[in-house]
Amino acid sequence: MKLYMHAAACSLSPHIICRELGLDIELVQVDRKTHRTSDGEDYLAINGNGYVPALMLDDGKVLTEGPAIVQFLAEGSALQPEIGDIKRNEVQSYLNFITAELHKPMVLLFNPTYASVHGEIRALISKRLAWLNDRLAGSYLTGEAFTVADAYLFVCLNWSPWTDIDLKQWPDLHGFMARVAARPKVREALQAEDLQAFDADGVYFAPQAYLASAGRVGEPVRP
Ligand SMILES: N[C@@H](CCC(=O)N[C@@H](CS)C(=O)NCC(=O)O)C(=O)O
Repeated sequence: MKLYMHAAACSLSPHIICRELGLDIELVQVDRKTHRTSDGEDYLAINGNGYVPALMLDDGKVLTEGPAIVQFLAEGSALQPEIGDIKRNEVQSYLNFITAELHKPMVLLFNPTYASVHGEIRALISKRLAWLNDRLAGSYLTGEAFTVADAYLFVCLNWSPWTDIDLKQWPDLHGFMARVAARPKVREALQAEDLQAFDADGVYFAPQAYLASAGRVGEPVRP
């Protein structure tokens, strides 16, 4: 299987799931500007929307949209509860919440076109994060078991420093980040994308090349 990705983007979520499940996956980088892939293909022919992630199966079938990809990958594993278990629906509820209420609004904070409404968008995201922080009772979103929703949340919250969202105001979310970052397979995925912790708590990760280029100044890590 091939996973089309950008470093530190939402494609890191299915990447983490592949590592957690021990799946054999080929990572294929996509150039954001040219849409050429690192193995020489036209990415627009694979996903006409141009964005990552996309998963290409060994038979050539392509699955797009992160929440669908992670559920496909994790079906039948401990990362995705079984049909009939309400926790499965809770995981799906969180995947939808993350994609609609966090991922997409956070993407807008990277886009200067929306600069005039960034304050309002940040305020809305903050309300959602406060709600989430209050619900986090256990180690992970649905309790003590790590699921596909946790990987996705971790990846989106990793963009906090670049969107001027200080996660420390929500201690449970900050603790969640530290817990997920400490998972061996998550660390493996971060390393494979050449991402390095840059904060004292080891909670946020960015490409080494970017960090090396002068103290976080320059092109932000775009989702
Ligand atoms: N609805 C898509 C959104 C994916 C998305 O926003 N991908 C971003 C990276 S996080 C991207 O590839 N952006 C570059 C672009 O839009 O060209 C999903 O959930 O998979």
